[in-house]
Amino acid sequence: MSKVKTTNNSGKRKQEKGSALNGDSPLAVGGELHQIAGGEHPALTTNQGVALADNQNSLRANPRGPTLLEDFILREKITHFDHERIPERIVHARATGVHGFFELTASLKQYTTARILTEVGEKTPVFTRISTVAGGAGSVDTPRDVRGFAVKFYTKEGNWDLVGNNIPVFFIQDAIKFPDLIHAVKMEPDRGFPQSATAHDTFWDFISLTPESMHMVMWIMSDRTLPRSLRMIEGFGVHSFRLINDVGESTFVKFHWRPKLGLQSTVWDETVKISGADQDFHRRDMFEAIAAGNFPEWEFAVQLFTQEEADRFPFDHLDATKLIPEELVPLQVIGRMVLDRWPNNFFAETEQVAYCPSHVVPGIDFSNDPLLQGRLFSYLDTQLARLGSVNFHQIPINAPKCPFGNQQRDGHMQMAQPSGRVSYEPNTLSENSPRETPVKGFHSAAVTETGEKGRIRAESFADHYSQARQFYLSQTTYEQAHIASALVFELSKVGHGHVRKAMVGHLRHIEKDLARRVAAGLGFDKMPAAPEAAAPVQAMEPSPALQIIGKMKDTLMGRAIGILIANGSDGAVIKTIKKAATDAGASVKIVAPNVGGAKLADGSMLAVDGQLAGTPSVLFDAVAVILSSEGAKALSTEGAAIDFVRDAFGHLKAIAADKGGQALLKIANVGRDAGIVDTSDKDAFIAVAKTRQWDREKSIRTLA
Ligand code: HDD
Repeated sequence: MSKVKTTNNSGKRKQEKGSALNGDSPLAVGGELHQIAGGEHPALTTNQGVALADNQNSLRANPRGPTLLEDFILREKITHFDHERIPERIVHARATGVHGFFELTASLKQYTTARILTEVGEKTPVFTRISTVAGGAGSVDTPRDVRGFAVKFYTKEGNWDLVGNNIPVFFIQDAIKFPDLIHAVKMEPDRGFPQSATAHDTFWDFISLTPESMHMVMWIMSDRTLPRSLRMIEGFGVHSFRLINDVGESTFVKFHWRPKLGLQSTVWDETVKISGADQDFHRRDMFEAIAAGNFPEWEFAVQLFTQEEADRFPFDHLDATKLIPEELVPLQVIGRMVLDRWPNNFFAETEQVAYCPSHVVPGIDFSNDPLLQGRLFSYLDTQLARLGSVNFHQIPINAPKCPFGNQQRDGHMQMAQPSGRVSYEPNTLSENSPRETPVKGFHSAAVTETGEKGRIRAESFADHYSQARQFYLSQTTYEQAHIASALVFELSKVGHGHVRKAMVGHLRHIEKDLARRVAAGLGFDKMPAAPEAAAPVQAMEPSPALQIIGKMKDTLMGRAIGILIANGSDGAVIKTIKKAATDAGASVKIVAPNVGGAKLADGSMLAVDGQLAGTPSVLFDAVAVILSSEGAKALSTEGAAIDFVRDAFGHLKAIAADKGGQALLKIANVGRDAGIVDTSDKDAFIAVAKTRQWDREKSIRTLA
């Protein structure tokens, strides 16, 4: 039987261009690459370095016979493949990771010895991983969920991991409740769903029995959990930490990240549709921004306060369900973080990166927050289970970029080859082995602990409603309405009536009108009883810094504009709108019924970026509709075109339309308001495109 040619792999591959994205490299691990004589490619080898003559066919006893056990090439390849997956993170499995740098702009020398916080102008490499919490690694980017915000600083004094969220408070006060919280929020164990959603019985059952979670509930029901882009979220270290200076004095600190592009979220209906249109919406957005050189940036800010100041706060700062309002302790901006390089390899970096809140550097220490104290144990433990070895710190993404060494030895996957006979300290036999550094080394804060040992929750942790109320009252009327609608949506997915009632009972302590709206939305004819509050609800000044709308920036930087066209559209109008949007900092995509392009009025062909059905308006911040009258007619029976304009309107976006565009709007029954402008006034379009049309909302959605 003659041999059949099974592949042609002699074709040249183009190296990808792009400053921030890395080109292909054949092997990430060191070692010599075998060049095929006279060829351009390195030789394909086994893991033992044996060059392969044939990677298309396994070894058979005869051309149509059984495969032979002897085929070590097949066995090595399949075995490696079978072991490719490692256990995914129990939480925060789905994520986007990016390299970048941190630069200090103001020194905290007075408060800390940590170089990263004292050397102004010094750039420290970072790897930042932004995640959802509940969904698995393959889940969508856009459920209603908290976003993890974890930053690994590769400082000259060791790695510092600031493992925070995009919300400054947490559900629970004590780490011992974390497994219960996560079991309640994850898919229900008997049925295996829902994947990555809080809208189900077990979550709300647990929450309704956990009054300390009420403040966090207000945050997760707000649009904070529906970010427009990962580049437009805040980050918080959540807990109080300590800074320690050169004379051993300690100051409490809270850490904050503030996005340069401003805060921005989507509305719920938009989020739901984005999840279908692009499951990788946030990851793709970040990838495209980095590829285009639009590097996202965050300010790094601190809130500093002393023990005496903390003693005067009307809450306990060691309780992670409380935040310190900016109005009480102002934020001081001390640095910036820029993310500017996409990883070479998702698994090697984003998957294998291991963050631990216990990774701090000299000059930074922990507070007694019981949630933080539990986390100091949990993360190291999880990395051992997940990465399979005590040597996970040797994986390149986890290895410090400063010199490091000790007498720890051996273990699974040991990559280092320490020489010499000494593997202990102190010793007299080796001059070069690592020793203690009494002055520069890590010192814990000299804190005196007194009091009774026991499983006791401090009384200062008893107030569960005051800050929840403060958060709600600090919102704009639109944001309050979104919180109420979110609660109605979520609780409507809860089958057990007693859980729905219990939740509304809690809301009565937070704000009467909120409780009334949610009770009405759930169809209650009688207001459920409020549970007894463990502490009286205090009146706290509203804090506008807690809004999203108040923190949106009037800009098109980092935003996206979609232009819907069809055959016969006017090229000059398209060009004008595109230029105006790009000049204002937006990225622009042309959307048309056919991916092959559109034939414009002047007969020329225009390339398109997205086909209509696959590129709905939910993927943009504002849209333009530029059509000939024939084009409008052709699209009038296209559901995707009708949805394009209806959704843009319903999601409070600006719409620019020429005559044909207006015709489509009319067919789609889209009303007119200040957010709908003529394409002839490009400046008016850019002005309205920079924001959402909040006033429109009351005409399309029940907000009461
Ligand atoms: Fe956690 C991962 C943030 C409480 C136990 N957590 C994880 C990640 C983030 C946070 C951002 C993903 C890190 C990455 O990208 O790899 N977690 C928080 C915040 C909390 C918090 C802001 C409260 C303020 N976590 C918390 C508690 C416990 C854990 C109380 C356990 C007692 N968290 C874990 C974990 C994870 C984790 C199970 C899963 C994967 C990992 O650690 O590396 O150990």
